[in-house]
Amino acid sequence: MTEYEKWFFDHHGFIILRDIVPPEDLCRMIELCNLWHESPTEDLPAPLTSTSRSGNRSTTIAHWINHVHYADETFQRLVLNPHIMRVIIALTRGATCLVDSALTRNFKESDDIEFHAAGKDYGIENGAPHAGFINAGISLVDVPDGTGFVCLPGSHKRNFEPPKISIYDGSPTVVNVPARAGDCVIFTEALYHGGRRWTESYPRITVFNRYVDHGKHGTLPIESHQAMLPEEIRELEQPAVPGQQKQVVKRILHEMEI
Ligand SMILES: O=C(O)CCC(=O)C(=O)O
Repeated sequence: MTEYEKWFFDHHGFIILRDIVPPEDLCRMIELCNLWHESPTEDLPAPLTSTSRSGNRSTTIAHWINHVHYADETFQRLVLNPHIMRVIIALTRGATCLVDSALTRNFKESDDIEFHAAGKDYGIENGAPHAGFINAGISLVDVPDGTGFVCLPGSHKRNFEPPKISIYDGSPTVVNVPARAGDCVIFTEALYHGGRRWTESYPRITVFNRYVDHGKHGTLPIESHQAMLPEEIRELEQPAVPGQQKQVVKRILHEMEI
């Protein structure tokens, strides 16, 4: 990360990467999103599933499909996107484990997502920020001002727990992050964040790729379907060991001459 990016991330708890996905990949991912979101869970290509359709979740939740990177190479390219991985590798101090790739679709009727956060593992080491649980939200459509991702900037430091604050409060307490199709917001899950109600006639479509910096978390890797993944993503799903760089991490750093 550049000195500016380190400062920005430490100050805000998130960073925005602009225009990092080719338009043809955006089109294909939107096409698959609409196809899968309109399919019953049992018709999704294995091992795709939707944990938002199970249990006693609200019927108007912004639904997601999990494990999409198993089913199409556009999602695999997104997992290995060097612009995203450059920042994720830095924040995980070289020990990176992919723990989920989820494709979300929101409508005007979709529920708000109130402020929430996970973990208190944000810190600074050797002059650089690091985080234990990180989310990369890649927008596949334009997200105008006033809707979509919101956060309480600086709350990732967790020196104080925030009082009850509405996701509709304004600046300077609440920051809303508009985005263009192909932009990515990388944030630490330690940051209080949420989602405002969608306002547009087209659906909001976002891929959320999540990472941890030690061990693993959740249901990846899916052993029965490893053959569907390129070798580098198989390795990325293996538990992260602090201090050890995977071959995929070494390859990306080498190609970026870091
Ligand atoms: O809609 C958003 O951008 C917020 C997503 C969110 O809160 C999450 O992924 O935990």
